[in-house]
Order: sequence, then C-alpha cells, then structure tokens
Amino acid sequence: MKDCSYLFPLFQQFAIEGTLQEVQELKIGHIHDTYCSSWITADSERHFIHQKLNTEVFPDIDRVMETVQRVTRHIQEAIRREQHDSDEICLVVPAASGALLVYDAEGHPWRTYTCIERSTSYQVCPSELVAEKAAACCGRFQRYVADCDVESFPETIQNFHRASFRYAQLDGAIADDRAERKDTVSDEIAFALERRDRYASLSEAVLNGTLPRWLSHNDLKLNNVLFRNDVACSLVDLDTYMPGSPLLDFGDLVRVASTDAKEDEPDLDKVHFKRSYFEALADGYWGELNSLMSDDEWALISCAPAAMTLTIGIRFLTDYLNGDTYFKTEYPAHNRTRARVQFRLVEQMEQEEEAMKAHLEQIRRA
Ligand code: GN1
Ligand code: MG
Repeated sequence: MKDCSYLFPLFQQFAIEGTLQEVQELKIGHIHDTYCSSWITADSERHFIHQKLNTEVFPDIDRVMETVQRVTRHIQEAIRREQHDSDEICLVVPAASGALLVYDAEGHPWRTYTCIERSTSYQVCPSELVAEKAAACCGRFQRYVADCDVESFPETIQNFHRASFRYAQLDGAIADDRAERKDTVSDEIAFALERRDRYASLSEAVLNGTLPRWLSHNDLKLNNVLFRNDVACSLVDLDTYMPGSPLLDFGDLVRVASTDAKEDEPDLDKVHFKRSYFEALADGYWGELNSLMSDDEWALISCAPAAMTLTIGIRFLTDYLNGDTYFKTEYPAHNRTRARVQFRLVEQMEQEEEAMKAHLEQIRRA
C-alpha cells in the first residue's frame, strides 16, 4: 500500500476533531484523486473523504464548491422534511480557517467530506435487487432537488452531455490524430460516425429547453450510490449537479448498471446488456419519478440508455485519440477498451429498444 503519511499535515488543516490515524488512497473515479482518513477521539473512530481536485476538468472550482454546498444543504433539508430516515448526504468539512478548500504546496485544491460510516458501493452490478435499490435511491435524490431553481445553477462543464458537442470533439480528434492512434480504432470511429444523427435530438431537446430542464446529478454511476446494511442510502460525487434531465441520468445509470461487466472489461464476450437489470433499474428509478414526468419526456426515455452510452463511449474514444489527456488511465489502450465496452452495449440496447419501451409503458400505466 502507498505511504500516504505525507498528507497528514494537509488533512490536519480541516476542522476535524480527534487524532489522525491513517490515510489510504481510494482507486475510484476517473477525474479527482481520492483518499480516506481515519480519526480517533476518546469514544469513537470516524472516517473522512479527501479529494485533490482536477482543475483542468473543473477550472472554476470555487463555483463547483458553491453548487455542492447549495445542493447538499437542499438535500439534507429534503431528507428531513420527507422523514426518509435511512437517507443521508455527505457534507463538506471546511478548513479550520472556514475556507472550503485547502491548497497544497503545488497549488492544488483539496476538499474534505464527511463519510457515511460502514457504507459500501458496487463497482459492477451483482443483481436485480441491487439495481432496483440503487435506482430508487437515485430517483429519490432527484426528487429531493426537484424544487430547486434550475436556471440559477451554473453549467459547471459546458455542453457536458450534448451529443453534437461530443461529436465535434471526436471530429477534431480524428482530424488531428495527435497520438497517431487513428488506424487502431477505425471500426470504433465508423461505429460512432454511423450514429451521428440517431440520438442527437435527445440531449439537444434537454439542453435547449424543448424538454423540461431539471437540476440533475449528471454522473449517475452505480458506484456513486452508497449502501449501508443493504439499504441504498446516499448519492455522492456532486460536482456535476447542473441543468440536465432525469432522462439523461437514467440513461447513464443504465449504461453502467444494466450489465455485470466492468466499464473497462477487455473481453467483449463478457459484456452483456441484461434486460432484467434494465427492468429493475426502470422500476426503481421511475417508481420514484413517474408522476413528475411529462408525456413528451416519457416518450423519449427508451432511447436514453443508448444515447448516453454512445455519448460516453465517444468521449472515451476521443480521449484515446488525443493521447489520454482527460480520463485517468492504467495502460495505453485503456480508453479504447472503455469505448469498445460502451459500443458493445449500445449495439445490444438498440436490439432491445422495443422490449425496453414495452416495460416502460407498463410502469407508466401502473
Ligand atoms: C467520469 O470520475 P468519474 O468516474 O466520477 C466523468 C463522467 C463519465 C465517467 C465515465 C466530470 O466520472 O462524465 O461518465 O467518468 N466525469 C467527468 O466512467 O467528466
Ligand atoms: Mg463523477
């Protein structure tokens, strides 16, 4: 295990009671660096999450922190109001000085969150039951922010889920071929380009306001849902709360949780879209939100999984072509592997779209 003791003086600047015992690196997320610390007081041991924030991806980090503060407080209040006692939200722990960020010697910003003690998360979806519980939790957390004034929240990352923007980035990456990798992904490029117009209208309708704009999470990965005692009780990774739509969030959740394969599974024969997982996700998520959705939104849900899976696949492919400048990678073709998994899932989702529609109609009528 990596020796993280050099981080002690940094973490001790946050307003945490007790004595810092241990720091461990957590290998999760593709953007920030994340650590967990344990602190001892006279009668307890508590844990905290610390993140070194990626300011290339989030250049206006103070605004991100402002949004995180607003959202966490709003959710905390909604949980209290709805008396959903098993739900919890991690809170930002300021520095002893009151600032939300502490800067290290190299000028990188760090933040700290409280931790939900004894909670776990799933990297891959193990069962229909977990899928349904995780999705219901995501649906509840979407409800908690449904009364926020959506347009008062900044678009933290411009065009984050806009398909046409992601295609423009892909076009640029193909033209530049900066890492000289284009020839190693000709099938993947063809797969993406064939679908340029097929899904573009969904994100366009959300982002230009033809469909209702919601304050939404925008990164609903299964491992962002925390479970405690088999109950899905919290949602983390709040940096991308901005105007969006439950349709896109649901699509993203289906991308990661409708399969028992890892996002970077190198053996594509192991990548299966599982319709039973999809149905469990839809039951859980729309069970919480069904009554809040308009007919126009409802009509587009069935194409959201393929649309979001394709969009994220295009981002991985673009990053591969650019020489891995955005997502963290562990080996040179890592982003290509991720893109291939996404595209394999898209193919299967396209084949299953009618069945998905039929299940969604059942939910709508229930
Ligand atoms: C990134 O770092 P992580 O895993 O929370 C990315 C998401 C992608 C995801 C793919 C800010 O999220 O948009 O869907 O990787 N976050 C950002 O796994 O770009
Ligand atoms: Mg994230």
